[in-house]
Amino acid sequence: MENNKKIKQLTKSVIDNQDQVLTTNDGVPIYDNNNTLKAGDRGPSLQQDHIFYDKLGHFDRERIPERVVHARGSGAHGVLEIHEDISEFTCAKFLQKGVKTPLFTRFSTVAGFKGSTDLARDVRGFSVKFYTEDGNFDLVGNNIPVFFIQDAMNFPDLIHAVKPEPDKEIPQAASAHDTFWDFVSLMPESAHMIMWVMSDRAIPRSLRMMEGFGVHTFKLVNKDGKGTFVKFHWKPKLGVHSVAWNEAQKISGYNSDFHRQDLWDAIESGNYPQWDLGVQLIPEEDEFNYSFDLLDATKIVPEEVVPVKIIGTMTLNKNPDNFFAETEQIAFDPGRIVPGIDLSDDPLLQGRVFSYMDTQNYRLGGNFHEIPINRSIVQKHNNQKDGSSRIDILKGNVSYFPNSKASGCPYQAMWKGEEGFVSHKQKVDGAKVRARSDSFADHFSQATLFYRSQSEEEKQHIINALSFELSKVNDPKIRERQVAILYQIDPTLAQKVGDNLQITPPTELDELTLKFARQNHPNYPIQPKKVEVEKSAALSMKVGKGEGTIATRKVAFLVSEGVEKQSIDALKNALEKQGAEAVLISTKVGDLTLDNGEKVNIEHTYTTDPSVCFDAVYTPAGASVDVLKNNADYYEFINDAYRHCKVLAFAKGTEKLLDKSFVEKDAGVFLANENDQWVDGFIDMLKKHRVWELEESRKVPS
Ligand code: HDD
Repeated sequence: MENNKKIKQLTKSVIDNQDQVLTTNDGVPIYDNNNTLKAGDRGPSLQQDHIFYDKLGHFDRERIPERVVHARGSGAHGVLEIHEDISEFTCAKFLQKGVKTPLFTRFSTVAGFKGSTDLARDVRGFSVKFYTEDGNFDLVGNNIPVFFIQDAMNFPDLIHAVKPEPDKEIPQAASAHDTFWDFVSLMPESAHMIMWVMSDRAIPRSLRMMEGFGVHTFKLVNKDGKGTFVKFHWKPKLGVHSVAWNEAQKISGYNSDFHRQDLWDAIESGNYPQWDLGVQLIPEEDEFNYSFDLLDATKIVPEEVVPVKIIGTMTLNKNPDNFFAETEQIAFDPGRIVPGIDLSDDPLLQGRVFSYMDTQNYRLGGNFHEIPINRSIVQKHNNQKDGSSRIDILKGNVSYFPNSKASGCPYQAMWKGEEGFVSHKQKVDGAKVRARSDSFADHFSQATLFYRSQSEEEKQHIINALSFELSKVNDPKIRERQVAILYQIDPTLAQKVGDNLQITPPTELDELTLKFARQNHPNYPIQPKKVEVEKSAALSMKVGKGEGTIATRKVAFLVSEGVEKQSIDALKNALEKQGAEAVLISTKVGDLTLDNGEKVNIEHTYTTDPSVCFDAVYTPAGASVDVLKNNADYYEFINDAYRHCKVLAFAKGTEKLLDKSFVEKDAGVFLANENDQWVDGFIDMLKKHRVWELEESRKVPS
């Protein structure tokens, strides 16, 4: 494995307990770890029990404050390898062709607490800490390329609104409640982001099947100090795929660690998840050439306008050894940048540079950069020596600058003509104001662009999601105010959602919404500039990201005693050739006897791992059919798969099982007795992830 220096550094901190005697935290060997010290074996405990205090004292303080947002997360180690030359744009060492950089990536949901479900409808965090030769660079992004708000001042309010309501602490990990929709219906700048979070992007099939975005415009800076605006993209090699909302709800019940488990298992089994790193490069001279402001985090740069140039690949190839020490203690901060990269003036990004440092100090304590997972791979040298939990020992009596007693060391790079971080030279001019530029005032054009770029099925999912969320809102004024916003995005969308809520969409924004918008833009609404594109295929998961690989997909094989081995192998071998997995589901765990007498070990049952945990379903032939024909769990399995628009196959002789189910023989149902090519057909359909075209007839609860 390439990575590397960081892993070596971390392994120095890894403690292996194998063959070691149990000790206190001070290394004192413990003779008895079962009994407190007492006055007589039935007597009161003694205050002098230092062994007990060492153990319980540690336990009592084992929890640290969870992240105020993005508390729920999962991470892994990996490496970035650059394969394109972009030295013309940046001198960042880790972005040079051929360079491999160790990294740690953490994915997260935003609103839920640390123990909340993975399948909440929510934005997913996509944070990467690159341990570069020039120190750490953190790209703290999301799986959605825009954000709810434009200015960091509104961030605490947004989060207070989406988190559980403060009186009763309900609901957990859900935006479907009054305070969230109250807030966003008064903030029309959230309209574009709302389209994304109400789309299936907010319920990914796997963390390995999501895109990632740096969201803000950043700057690349080359060796001559020339800057270029840049947007960062992560493109998953497995394609971009999601589940349906009804699946998400059920997965949350059956396995609320679904995404965490999926990431862990993929890495353990050597199916290392990979993303291509892409950049959209915009010359500084073009800053004002677009219909939107590059500094506005509620806008994308459409890929049709500025193509994404792929420059490298990230591979996640090692699970953490310890969740708390690594995934929990990793401290991201968009202010951690390295030479060759700089921040833009995006007012959301600027606010983040304060917030992350502050939150890490609270959460982890001072000197959190000395925790192994946060350490850079290059040794740090400076004059800071005190502070809580200081680990490093700074030698000597000189801890100030300038000094002569230590020959001026550590010295500034400029003194020896060496390279160091130099901020991009940028002219700044303006009166000191609390204000927002009118170039941020177009709140709807890109929301419309997103909606129009979706396939009909994806549009329906957005309508369903909005209808679900707004139906959970109790205050009718809030529902109506949001439908008025939807009308500005697309009148048909507003009409369809309005129908579900029994609201006739208002054609104008609500007075209160206008009042807040006019605080930032007194002449609101302001005529928007003409958008560059009417539609963008890259925004649709069906149109833009569609058919691809079936690698790592899980197909449920529904079996029972007496199932035919040959019938299993007919599909299993073909799936495995393309990297997919056949998982046998039976009525009981443990040994299962096949028709040829062979025994196989069953790890999953109809009740422990239902259809929502799989990508497709197959019923092999054999005596097992006689058991399954009376098994209600079997029917629930195939009915659910069908309703969730998955592909199903039935071996010869099992087609009779369909009679008692809802499953209709449509293009997504392969019957081996009617179609010799069923294996190829099944695999081709699985490549599309879901049988999109049958959404309507199968009445998918999305
Ligand atoms: Fe944030 C965590 C992503 C705006 C303040 N944020 C956090 C994490 C991600 C993001 C992925 C989790 C990092 C991890 O895995 O540990 N945040 C974003 C994106 C934003 C954004 C993509 C907009 C483009 N965030 C944002 C603003 C502020 C914050 C405007 C405050 C001004 N975010 C925080 C925070 C968190 C955080 C309070 C909580 C825990 C942490 O930082 O480490 O500082």
